[in-house]
Amino acid sequence: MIVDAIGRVIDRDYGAEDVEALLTAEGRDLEELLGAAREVRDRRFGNRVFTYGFAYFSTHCRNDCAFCYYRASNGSTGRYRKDPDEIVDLACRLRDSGVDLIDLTMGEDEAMRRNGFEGFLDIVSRVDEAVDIGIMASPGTVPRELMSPLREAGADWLACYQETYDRGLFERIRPGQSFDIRRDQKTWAHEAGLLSEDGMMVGIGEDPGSRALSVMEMGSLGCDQVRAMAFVPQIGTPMSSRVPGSPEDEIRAIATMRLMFPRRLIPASLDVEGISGLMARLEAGANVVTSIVPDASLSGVAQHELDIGNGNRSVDHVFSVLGDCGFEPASPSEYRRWMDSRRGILT
Ligand code: SAM
Ligand code: MD0
Ligand code: SF4
Repeated sequence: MIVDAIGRVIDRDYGAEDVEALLTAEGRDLEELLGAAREVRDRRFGNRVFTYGFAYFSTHCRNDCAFCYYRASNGSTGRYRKDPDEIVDLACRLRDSGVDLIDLTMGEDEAMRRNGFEGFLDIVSRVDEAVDIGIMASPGTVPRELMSPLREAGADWLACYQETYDRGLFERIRPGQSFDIRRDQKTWAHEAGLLSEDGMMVGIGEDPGSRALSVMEMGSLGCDQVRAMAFVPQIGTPMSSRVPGSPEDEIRAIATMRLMFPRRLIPASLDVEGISGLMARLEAGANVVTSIVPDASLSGVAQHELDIGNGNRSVDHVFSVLGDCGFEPASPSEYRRWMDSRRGILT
């Protein structure tokens, strides 16, 4: 019975089989799951939703992730690297329009990594000087020694998604990369006082058991924000003709994580189904909108263009859709209070 599994998860007295039952719920069971997840979200966060701007400022990358459009060996991408002034300008525009955080994201770009990540640290500190909203660093993997400098430069978060905690599958989708180093990013971030985000992808060849394992591992690492994103096939990659990940599986994962981790942040990403997929994710218990892209010269990750050129991923549009559905964008000061209290748990 799904209600029993839901009850055990809410009471923190559950096993992997309960998580798996939630991750595969169908029909009325799924309705029960979504309803319970919404209730938990509403109790903790009310109708307030945090909003994140996304700045994919360099799409150069040394890695060859099988799922990623910007993998090193895809020659047909039209890569770009924004200069620091443009990034600061974008951060100011995001601040002016009321978002809570800017997510500074790059591929593992050698130009940013050289000399102890000088280029990346410079961008983080320039953005920190210019705006007082939250800053997330999404640079891929970094050495342990870089976590404190990142925090000192002004980063609040380190995001690094494992995609899967199945080692065999990890090695296939992130060839040549270390599973352990990627997992440890989250612990190293915490040691330096950074909050951490982890994520899994659905539809990359995992089964529900492996999905349950991933969700439980993200939980035990203590990640402060946890996400699921459905795989979107990319032209020019070895997975280009694979079946896309199921948005319903992503939604089940969001709801399951909401029940397991009532206090943590869970994104509804615009990067899988665009603005039309926002409500379904919020109705599954998400409480952050990510991948708001205010500028047509920037790319998404899983969806490079979807809803970007037409303004549907702009701050104004996202805020008006939230309002239409009874949600309210939380202010940057509310968001800072959330981060401060969460960091209090770390120290
Ligand atoms: N290069 C850094 C890294 O890999 O950690 C930061 C980039 S981060 C924006 C890349 C994330 O976007 C991946 O970890 C993955 O979760 C998501 N992503 C990339 N390609 C995707 C795809 N084809 N479908 C769904 N999600 C994707
Ligand atoms: C998103 N496209 O939020 C972004 C990205 C990176 N930290 C986040 C996956 O969906
Ligand atoms: Fe590079 Fe990140 Fe894409 Fe992997 S997912 S190829 S590390 S940009």
